[in-house]
Amino acid sequence: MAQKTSAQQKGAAPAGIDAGLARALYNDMVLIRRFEEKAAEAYALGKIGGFLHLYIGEEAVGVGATSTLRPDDYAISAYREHGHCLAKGSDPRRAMAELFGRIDGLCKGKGGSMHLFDKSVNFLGGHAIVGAHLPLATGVAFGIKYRGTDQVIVCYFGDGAVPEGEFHESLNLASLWKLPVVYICENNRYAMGTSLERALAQTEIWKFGQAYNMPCEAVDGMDVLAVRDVVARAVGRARTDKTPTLIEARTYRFRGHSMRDPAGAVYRTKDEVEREKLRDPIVLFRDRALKAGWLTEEDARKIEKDVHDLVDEAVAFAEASPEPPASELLTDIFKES
Ligand SMILES: Cc1ncc(C[n+]2csc(CCOP(=O)(O)OP(=O)(O)O)c2C)c(N)n1
Ligand SMILES: [Mg+2]
Repeated sequence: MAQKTSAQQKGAAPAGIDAGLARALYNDMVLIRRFEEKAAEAYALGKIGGFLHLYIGEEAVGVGATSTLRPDDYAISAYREHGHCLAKGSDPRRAMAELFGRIDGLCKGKGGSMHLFDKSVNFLGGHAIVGAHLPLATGVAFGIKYRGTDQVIVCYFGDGAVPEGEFHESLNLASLWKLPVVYICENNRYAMGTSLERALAQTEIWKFGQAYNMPCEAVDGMDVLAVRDVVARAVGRARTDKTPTLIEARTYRFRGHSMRDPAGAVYRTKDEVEREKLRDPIVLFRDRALKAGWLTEEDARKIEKDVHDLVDEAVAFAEASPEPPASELLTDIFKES
């Protein structure tokens, strides 16, 4: 039986934190980190093809945000989405098999790293065209309102999507039509090698929410509890009165843009990267949880060991899974509704 991550199910009470929630948040962040470290190794060995964009350093955003959601809420993301998908509850073995391009992958090995999709946990992808999924999220939110349910959708995107038209069109319509969507910009300060300052006339991204008349704020994206608080408020508004929100989570990717830019060393200084690594969200939360007594050293070690075992199992599962047969080439291309 696949072990599902559990912070999501622990959602609901943003104010209180107990040992169970701390364990779930820590577990999910460590799972994402370890999953990607192993994926990077597999990529270097030629076992994963195509592109691979690592979320390492940004785990607190996806985990903090997902911890406020119900399982029937939706999440959608760009191509740096392994973390969002795992946090939403996808089976790490099937996610790893997808990276390996194998038939037991979440998309039968036909999507790969940038196109994870898992209907069973309402994770709607995995989109490689910068900005293109913001209108999709807006449309899903419209669908929720149209059907009259109280679900919400959380939409993650990078700072690189902000200068795109889709960002502005989406925020405008979501505000005008009052749609239950939470836009979370993961501002890691670079879009490939282009720094924020070279791409945006307004670098305080949260302020764009003011222009579209919706609640908006910035949050420290390296602090999982701060993210959880801000997103919980936004999800509450979206659920109760369909108010959309724009959140700017300030974060940093510790690796390069993709495996083809392993360190991101051309456009950022070593000092900058080393300084940011001191704010590793996993280390910060571990320390805080130990000091607060939410976790013991033994609890933390046990989580780390269990996660390592689970990810090893995921890699073995992916390796053992066959490649999709040629007969799969023309399936899943178009589905009549
Ligand atoms: C419309 C479009 N233009 C250009 C690209 C090439 N491209 C891929 S990733 C990327 C940078 C996006 O950066 P950001 O949104 O900040 O996300 P991050 O990689 O930092 O998570 C670009 C320009 C693309 N995929 N789609
Ligand atoms: Mg970026």
